[in-house]
Amino acid sequence: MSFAMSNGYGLWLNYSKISDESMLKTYQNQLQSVLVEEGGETMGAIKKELKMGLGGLLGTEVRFKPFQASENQLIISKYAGLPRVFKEDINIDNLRGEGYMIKHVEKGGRSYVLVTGKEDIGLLYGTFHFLRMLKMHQPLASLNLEESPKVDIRMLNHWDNLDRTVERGYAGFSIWNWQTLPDYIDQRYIDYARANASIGVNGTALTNVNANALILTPQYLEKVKALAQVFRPYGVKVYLTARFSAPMEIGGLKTADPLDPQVIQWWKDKAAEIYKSIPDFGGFLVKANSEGQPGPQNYGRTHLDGAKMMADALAPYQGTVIWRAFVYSEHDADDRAKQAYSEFVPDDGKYPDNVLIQVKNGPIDFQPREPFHPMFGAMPNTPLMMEFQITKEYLGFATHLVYMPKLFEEVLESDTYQKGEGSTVAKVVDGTLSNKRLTGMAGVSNIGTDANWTGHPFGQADWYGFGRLAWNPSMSSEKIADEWLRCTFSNDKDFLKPVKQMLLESREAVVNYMNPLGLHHLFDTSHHYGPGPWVDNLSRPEWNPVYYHKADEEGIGFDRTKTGSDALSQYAPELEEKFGNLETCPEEYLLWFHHLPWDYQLKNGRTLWDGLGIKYQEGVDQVREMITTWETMKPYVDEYRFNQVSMLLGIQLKEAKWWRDACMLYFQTFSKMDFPKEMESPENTLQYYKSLKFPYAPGIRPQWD
Ligand code: BDP
Repeated sequence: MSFAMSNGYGLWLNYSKISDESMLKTYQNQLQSVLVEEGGETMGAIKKELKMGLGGLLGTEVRFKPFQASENQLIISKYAGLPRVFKEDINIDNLRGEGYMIKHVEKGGRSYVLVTGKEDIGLLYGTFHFLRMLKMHQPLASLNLEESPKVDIRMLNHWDNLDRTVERGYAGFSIWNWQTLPDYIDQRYIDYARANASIGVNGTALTNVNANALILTPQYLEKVKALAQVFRPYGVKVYLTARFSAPMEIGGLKTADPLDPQVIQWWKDKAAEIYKSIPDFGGFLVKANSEGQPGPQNYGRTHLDGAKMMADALAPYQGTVIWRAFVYSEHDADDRAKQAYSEFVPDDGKYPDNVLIQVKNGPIDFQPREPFHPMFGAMPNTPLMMEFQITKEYLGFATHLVYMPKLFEEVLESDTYQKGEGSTVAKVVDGTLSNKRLTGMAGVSNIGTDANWTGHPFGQADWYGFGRLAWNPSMSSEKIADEWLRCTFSNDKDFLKPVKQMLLESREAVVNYMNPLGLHHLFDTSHHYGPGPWVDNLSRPEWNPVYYHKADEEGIGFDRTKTGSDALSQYAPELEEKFGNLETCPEEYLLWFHHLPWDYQLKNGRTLWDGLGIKYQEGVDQVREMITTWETMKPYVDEYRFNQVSMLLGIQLKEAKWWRDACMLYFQTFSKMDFPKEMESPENTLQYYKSLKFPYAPGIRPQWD
């Protein structure tokens, strides 16, 4: 295999020829020719994809033809444009605009596969689905499926800076080359759009939430316009992060007060300017009054005031404001986990129609495991957008194999009990629980300039899985893993079974070796690479790991029950009861909600101290098992990626041990107990681990926690 084919650039869309001879013959026979309805640029994109996709998979040139009564054909057309003979076989009433139907129909002794829908974009999605089926060697004979997205806005959030560094990016630099835009259109932009369309992603916020106002100047908007043009045929709308103080920084105003008439006018004019050149501009993503970012509170106003002002500016153009709920203040002595809820929930139902509140999956910050964010159960009258982090800031960067859809699935399946049992986060996000007017899911991108886009070859699965779950938040992570593995590597069951298993277990492994039993935010300063549970000297209390684990001679954990911060009261009574009671609190959340003595007895009869050591060890052992599994996969994977993954797993093992040893040695200074017999002895001293410094770790924010 050539370097170009095996370096992973082709993602799950690599279209090498189907190797199973009989499958290939069946497909070739079915796809004698292809009819693609004439139309605009999206139809053009479909044709291009088919040329590449079908051509590659079948190993023959694609024959585009009008309707043939004497050939087996693939027909891609909106319902209105279907050859008349098929119309009675099809009913697309239930499809949403972006939805599609794929159906096999026999007519006059011939066999047809119809990909149809209401809009061009639905046909593009259907085309990608059809190509995926071929890649997965699925039979076409009795095909009859309908698909519509369950969520309206399915977007990536790039934390990309204008200097091309990526905050919390571990796969190279930003793929947006602002210097050469708008004139130079990198092929990557097109492939990025293709990849997103293939999984239904329909929006992208190009810039960091820690925003730079320059992106809103004419010089940059021209570049944004060029990207929007590339993405448009693929149904991907562009959004920008709006720095709240932009009217001052680039507008020359003296204030950014959202109630000031000049400020209001400035945003209105800015919106008009943007929509003039990008008529389908998606809207603004805003991080305000969070971690030093400016916002309405600088002027004594509220998040609601700020969101309203921007919403008014975008409303004439159907633009959306995505206002982030990731807020916590150094002036608020209350538990950080409680602060977003306290600021936003009282205003439930007051936000304008074109505002979505974007809420991180958990109440702290993208940790390996968190209970779901209580806001999801508490704002029935406000559209809440899910924010996941695809990039693995707190899960081992791009060097660890951790299958993120498993984490996403766990959150989406969580029950908020908002309207009784079964009120899952998925139903809140897709709007079915409270019939929301606008729905959305965002994923903080893990994409960069690395040859394979995501650094770790398996990081692609996280991008893929995010898109699939945004399309359908009830999809199982196992099915997603199956699809991705088949499309990316092989359909061989001797490969699929063990590697799928490895993916599905990898998330628990990282929880075990980093943050077991409900521990969280033990990460070292600024870069979040590796353990720093001892850090206690940062200016803001809630930036220090000691704030979260609260280890002392008595025990460890954050008491969030009534005797502590009472964060539990932000959940439904059923959950408050369940998590608050030590008998019923799942052990995976134990130290998230409770401060417990070192000799507290776990369900298996062991002490909490032993249990911690055993979990850390289990995480290390799970990585060893991943290595053993991978070693036997050589026959199914090209040499290049096989070696890449092998080396990365080696690093993962080293770092898993580092986490175990550093954390257990540090906690031992409080527990004063021997390590459990199941745990291997630490390889170095606590002093050594404390001495490690990483001033140039990727994605670093030097001024921060
Ligand atoms: C934190 C990251 C920081 C982000 C912040 C956010 O460390 O870089 O800016 O989240 O989401 O987890 O705004």
